[in-house]
Amino acid sequence: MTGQDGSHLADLLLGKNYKVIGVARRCSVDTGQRIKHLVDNSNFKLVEGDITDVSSVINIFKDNDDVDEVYNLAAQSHVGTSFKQPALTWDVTGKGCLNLLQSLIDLKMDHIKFYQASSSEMFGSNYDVDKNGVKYQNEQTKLMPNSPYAIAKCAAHHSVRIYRDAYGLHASSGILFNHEGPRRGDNFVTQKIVKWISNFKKWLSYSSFEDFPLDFTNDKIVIHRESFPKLRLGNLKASRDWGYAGDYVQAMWLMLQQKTPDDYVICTGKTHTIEEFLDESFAYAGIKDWNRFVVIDKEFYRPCEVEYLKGDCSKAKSTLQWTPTCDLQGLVKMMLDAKL
Ligand code: F7E
Repeated sequence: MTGQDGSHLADLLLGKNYKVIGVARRCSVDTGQRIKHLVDNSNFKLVEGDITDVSSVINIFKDNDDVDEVYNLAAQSHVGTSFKQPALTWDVTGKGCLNLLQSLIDLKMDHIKFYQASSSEMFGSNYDVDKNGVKYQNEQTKLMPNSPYAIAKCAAHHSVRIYRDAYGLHASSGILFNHEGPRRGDNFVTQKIVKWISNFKKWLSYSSFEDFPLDFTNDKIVIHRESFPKLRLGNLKASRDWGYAGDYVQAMWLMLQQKTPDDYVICTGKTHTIEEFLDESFAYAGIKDWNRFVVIDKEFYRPCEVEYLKGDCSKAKSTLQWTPTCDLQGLVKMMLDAKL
């Protein structure tokens, strides 16, 4: 519940007069930044739980047996981290989904509609090619996961399909391509870039004459200019189909309003490299030639990379009547305006 999508989804559902029960793990530090505006809403309740623990899941369902819809957005969602913590990623992102599905069956709560957050990472390096030679991924594209995160997402995705077929569950998966916005976590590339630009701009303005610490120790006034670290990034050649998270939670909700459960690709249909994101964001901030500010650091390369993602969401457009509202320029503007 405390992640980017959970907070956007709660906003959407509360706006539709739903009663929302968010589940979050216990943590010794405050992870509730994105939902702090919701705590006084009488239709919102936050409960402690963890989908890796079946008894925790069962108790939450038993305590809230009037629930109509369940959205599983819980995950270890950082692809790079999944190479360093593969078993944890598997437990949360893969097995956690199975725990939810099986609990619904065991508790005979199979009338509940279920949404699973599947991911474009499941396609790995695979794509189809249209008649104009353009590469894309849609619901028919074969899954070829190439990270522990993607393997776990595939396991969850197939579990949803199997529980739908075997038990008649109204269970749908949204195959969401990258989705960003001001609430995006700091260690994903878009927010990392935007945050650096914003901090850099603040540092530059700090050097204005009045505010800057002046040293009067000798017969000269000395300005102690602190150094500012460059932006350290990994592979800039990868292409991503980036949309706005606020649009994508709308698609999640629409999937659960359909008579028949199904799987849908949710994306913008446009792809850009990380370099293009840098072009756009540095230009918007009025900083020329980002190359001067960026250091390529092997630390941020992944052992296996997904080089190209560009979705085709024709099915969501025609069946759900869903369309994305935000392109790359809109996203950069929204994220930088929020920071600056
Ligand atoms: O990386 C490259 C990196 O971490 C995007 C998650 O929400 O979307 C997200 O997964 C690209 C990759 O997102 C840095 O190698 C370069 O090619 O922002 P990201 P992601 O891995 O695409 C999918 C749909 C999900 O499901 C995931 O949960 O950017 N890149 N330099 C970098 N990435 C990061 N994080 N940091 C860098 O310094």
